Amino acid sequence: MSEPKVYHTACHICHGSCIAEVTVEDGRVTSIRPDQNGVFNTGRMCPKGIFSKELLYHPDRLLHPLRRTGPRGSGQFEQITWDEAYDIIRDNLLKIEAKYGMEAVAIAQGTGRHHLPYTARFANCLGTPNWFEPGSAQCFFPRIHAGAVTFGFAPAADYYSDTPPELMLVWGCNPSVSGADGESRYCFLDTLKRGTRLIVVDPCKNNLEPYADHFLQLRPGTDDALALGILHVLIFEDLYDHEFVENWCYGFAPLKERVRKYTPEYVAEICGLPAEVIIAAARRIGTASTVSMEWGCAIEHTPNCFQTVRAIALILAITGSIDKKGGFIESMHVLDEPEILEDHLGDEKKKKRMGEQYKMLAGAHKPFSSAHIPTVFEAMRTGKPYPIRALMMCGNNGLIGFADSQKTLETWMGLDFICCQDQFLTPSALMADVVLPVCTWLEVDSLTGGPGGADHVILCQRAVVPPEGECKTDETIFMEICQHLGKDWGASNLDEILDKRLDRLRTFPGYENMTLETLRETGWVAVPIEYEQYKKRAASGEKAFNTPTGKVELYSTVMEEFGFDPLPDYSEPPESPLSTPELLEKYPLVLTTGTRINGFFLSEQRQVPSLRKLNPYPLATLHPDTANQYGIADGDWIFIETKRGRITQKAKVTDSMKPGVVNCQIGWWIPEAKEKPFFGAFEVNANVLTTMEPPFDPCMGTYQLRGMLCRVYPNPDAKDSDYYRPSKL
Ligand SMILES: Nc1nc2c(c(=O)[nH]1)N[C@H]1C(S)=C(S)[C@@H](COP(=O)(O)OP(=O)(O)OC[C@H]3O[C@@H](n4cnc5c(=O)[nH]c(N)nc54)[C@H](O)[C@@H]3O)O[C@H]1N2
Ligand SMILES: Nc1nc2c(c(=O)[nH]1)N[C@H]1C(S)=C(S)[C@@H](COP(=O)(O)OP(=O)(O)OC[C@H]3O[C@@H](n4cnc5c(=O)[nH]c(N)nc54)[C@H](O)[C@@H]3O)O[C@H]1N2
Ligand code: SF4
Ligand SMILES: [Mo]
Repeated sequence: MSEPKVYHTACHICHGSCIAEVTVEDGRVTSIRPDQNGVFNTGRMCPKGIFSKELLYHPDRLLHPLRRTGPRGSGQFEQITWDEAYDIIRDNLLKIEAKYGMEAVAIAQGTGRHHLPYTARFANCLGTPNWFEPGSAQCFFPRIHAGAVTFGFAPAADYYSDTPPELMLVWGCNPSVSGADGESRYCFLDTLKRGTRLIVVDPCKNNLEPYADHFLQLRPGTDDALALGILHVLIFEDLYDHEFVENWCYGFAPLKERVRKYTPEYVAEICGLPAEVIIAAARRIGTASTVSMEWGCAIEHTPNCFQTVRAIALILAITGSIDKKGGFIESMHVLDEPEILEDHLGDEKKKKRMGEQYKMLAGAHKPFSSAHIPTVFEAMRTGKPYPIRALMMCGNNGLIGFADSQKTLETWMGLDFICCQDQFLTPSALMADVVLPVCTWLEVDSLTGGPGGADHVILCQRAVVPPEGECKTDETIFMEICQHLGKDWGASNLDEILDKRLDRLRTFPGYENMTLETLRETGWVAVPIEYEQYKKRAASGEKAFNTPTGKVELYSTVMEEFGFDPLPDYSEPPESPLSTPELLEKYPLVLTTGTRINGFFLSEQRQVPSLRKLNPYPLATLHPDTANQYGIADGDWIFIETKRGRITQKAKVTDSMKPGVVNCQIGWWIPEAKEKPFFGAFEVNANVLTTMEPPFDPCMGTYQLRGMLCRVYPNPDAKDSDYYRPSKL
């Protein structure tokens, strides 16, 4: 028996990084507790982190490489060695490279995890421009790039000064649950305790209502119209910050002209909101001393996503909230990104990236561009514009997460080769020829910059136990596949890459000698935030903002150069009550999907007993009036149907929901239903209902995941036991 050892490490199941105190005895994790001194979480963690032992030691965890022995999707696999797995991968990829070029290999990665930059690096080293993640066009990146073209950086909420924001817009997100996109939820919860008031834009009244001065329950998919309406009131009631607009912004006059027609009355009709509420919310925004914002992926799930995000960003711009204490601040970028080795790919290959016309996603000019999923899938089906024959998935359960699951399934059926790196045999892994077992957060060394874009902290995640079974880290797998294929990975070990990422930290006073080892002991390090960085740049003769005009671009010259509309505008989602009224008779309700669940991360953890107990069933939320109209009571199993298909979920009837709207949870499959095809995914997964059809967002290529049309009706045959069979470990 060895002495128990306690490690301080960052949980990275979600995008946040709570510092945990992990006890290890005899090589096994025996307890996971929040670190009382954790930089942001200070003694708090969510159930996903707390119950991670059940994930780490789960009996269904993949522990060995597998080779498929039956038809795709059948679940028939045999155990093989790593060498055999690498040989199969090498033989298939080299065969495809010889026949079509390496660009015929697509690399799919899931939401931004520790391995995100390494996936891009892997694609570049392999020689394919066609890597992507389901979020690239649908999550976070639209906000990052809209920030870049408007401000020259991606702004984030400021919780860190002595001045908490007086007012925060919480727009299409719920940071108290999702800790949306890199933000530690605890910063948000703490600012509420310090008195920050909210304006929430969400079709469903949630737990934030007590903190909200105004709760704008709009029709899903109309956020662009609402933002333009708020801009209208701010400008035409003279509630904007003249000093900031005159000195630091470009293009106010054309913006004013653009928003002239978006009167509160006009917008109210579109959004399904009273005009007075829009006016009152805008006046509150225009008169607050400091305004900050948390914005979420709900605003990125329509084909007008880029303009929607821009319109919302401009509210913060003209209220002068940019980079001021308690406002919407510039990142400190204390942690360098790992190199993704784009030079390994070369310019010719870059130009071949699928969906290159969506410049804000895939443009050759972009440092971190990724391929357009619908274009890649089209190429898989048709061979046009050129064939894509293989799919390498890493941390991505695409059969669940991509739009239109049925079409995704059909598309993948025809591929020559599929490889999947995951912790569990997911519905997507069932499609793979080779499945590779990977580590959990307790078995991985990594660094995260945080929180959320303010990026003044480095959080250190460390392997506190050796990998279970024959699991490997994603980074190791990428490196070893490259070695097997004779491709240059550009580093001989991970520490070399991690250490290089500390170079920027070492430029801060007091951190000149920081080493990886020291950081591993301390768990995290924070540098002071500098506010109004643009003023310092201007004073030293540099561009104040890193945009072509050196100003905050209300009118975007970058977008103009690409041939996109330089000013934000409203456009109805392609399927909606206004765009497709002919569908209304059959599909009279508006569907939205998403709404993160505290106990699950996307499609994960349905097999973790303590977490599943908290949320046993997939839920569809609807208003009592809507439920009554269709003969539905709370707790009934119902069908939710769109013109693409139907799923079943359990009705959650609550007057918090906007009448006429149905909100389906995402990420569902039933891991314990091993007898069902794809673990029942096609019965319960919301993306059976969504579409990957054009039109796409012209800038980002985004497809529609929210605001489409549906109908609901009871499912009398479904039983609770069809969708949840409790298990103990
Ligand atoms: N309808 C609808 N669809 C959506 C959304 C929505 O709101 N509505 N949201 C979209 C968004 S924002 C996103 S980001 C995507 C997310 O889509 P994905 O990122 O594909 O999310 P998951 O389905 O959870 O798949 C992640 C997989 O990674 C595995 N995994 C976990 N950790 C690791 C690891 O360290 N390494 C490896 N190799 N595997 C790991 C998990 O077991 C899981 O199977 O879904 C999108 N899809
Ligand atoms: N616990 C947990 N945390 C997570 C995740 C998870 O699965 N679980 N997923 C992670 C990922 S990948 C992401 S992208 C983030 C996403 O997290 P968020 O950005 O917070 O997004 P959602 O939770 O999907 O939706 C937030 C709110 O948008 C509302 N909404 C729905 N449709 C619309 C609409 O059309 N307009 C507006 N304004 N609001 C709408 C919903 O009612 C919901 O309250 O969370 C991350 N964090
Ligand atoms: S909030 Fe995120 S980082 Fe914190 S414990 Fe939960 S899953 Fe882990
Ligand atoms: Mo996401």
